[in-house]
Amino acid sequence: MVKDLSIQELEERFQEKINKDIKIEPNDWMPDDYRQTLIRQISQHAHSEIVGMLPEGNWITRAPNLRRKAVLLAKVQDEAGHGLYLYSAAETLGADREETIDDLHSGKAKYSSIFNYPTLTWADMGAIGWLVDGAAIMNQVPLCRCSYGPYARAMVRVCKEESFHQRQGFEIMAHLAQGSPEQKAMAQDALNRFWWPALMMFGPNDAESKHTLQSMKWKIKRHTNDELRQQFVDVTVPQAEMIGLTIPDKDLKFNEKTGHYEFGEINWDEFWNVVKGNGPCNKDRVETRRKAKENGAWVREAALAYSEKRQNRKSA
Ligand code: FAQ
Repeated sequence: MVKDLSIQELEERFQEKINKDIKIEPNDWMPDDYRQTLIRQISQHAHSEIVGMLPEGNWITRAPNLRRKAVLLAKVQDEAGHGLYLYSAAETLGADREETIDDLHSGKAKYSSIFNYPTLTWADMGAIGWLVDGAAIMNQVPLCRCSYGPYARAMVRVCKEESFHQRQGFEIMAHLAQGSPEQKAMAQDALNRFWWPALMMFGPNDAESKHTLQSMKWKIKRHTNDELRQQFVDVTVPQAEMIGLTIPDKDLKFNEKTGHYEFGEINWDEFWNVVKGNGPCNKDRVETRRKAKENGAWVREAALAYSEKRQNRKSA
């Protein structure tokens, strides 16, 4: 019986399950720190999906043709769906959804640094799909094997959809890169602006990452931030070459011995500045989300009133 075991024994049993790759489910015993780590990561992830709708949402009305518009609209809706699965996964750990969302609106909760950069041209839709969704997949495919069941299962569908997003972004970039000199320049400019922020998405270097060690032990994370960043660079550089675009890194070079690309130093001051709320769009993003909640209050009230009415009719 769980109640007869000491905390230490419970923790040992818990770690044994993790070591054997047995999934942890919502009603299983888990250390409080494991629960809190997951609530932190899953809610930050959920916020990223929802805030991540804004930079692309900005271009839905200005997509260059009907096909591009329909695809972008579907993509942005997918991100909303991802946010909802993730908020639900956080709820299975006891997180209160209203509180979680209030933390985003008060500026207490983090979300991915990448969504605090502006989307200035149509090519940014290509760069986001290709690079941002590309980085997201690199990070999220291993999360399908996360030790916490509801998070791992949510990631399976999310990754399938992100994979479509990545390809649609790459297709936009390839198309622009083969277009007029102005279109190619627009694609290159988008790559120049999104390359470094995309590398920052993976989080601080391993030496600075305070959660990685423990999260790897618990098999929440399966790879370190630097390992995933390297994989992303190795996969993406040849893609840029294939469509005739140049990665904006003068130190980038392929190391024949290691089989990996070496790349330049990331501007960590810029990263932490954005994470602390001082990026180009942080204030605007949070304010937009806050207003969306306020403006949508009547929809929630109407839905509640309708469900109460149905409930009353049923019991009558
Ligand atoms: N931005 O010790 P670590 C997407 C924080 S989804 C802001 O390394 P950890 C889909 C970190 O929270 C993109 N903050 O932390 C899409 C921690 O702060 P805390 C989101 C960051 O958790 C595409 C501190 O730094 N994906 O793009 C960032 O072990 C297109 C120390 O860091 C996920 O959330 C950052 N980039 O590793 C949507 C995936 N990096 O909490 C729309 C799940 C780190 O102690 C359009 N999350 N920090 O105050 C993860 O895999 C991990 O949480 C990491 C960070 C890898 C992000």
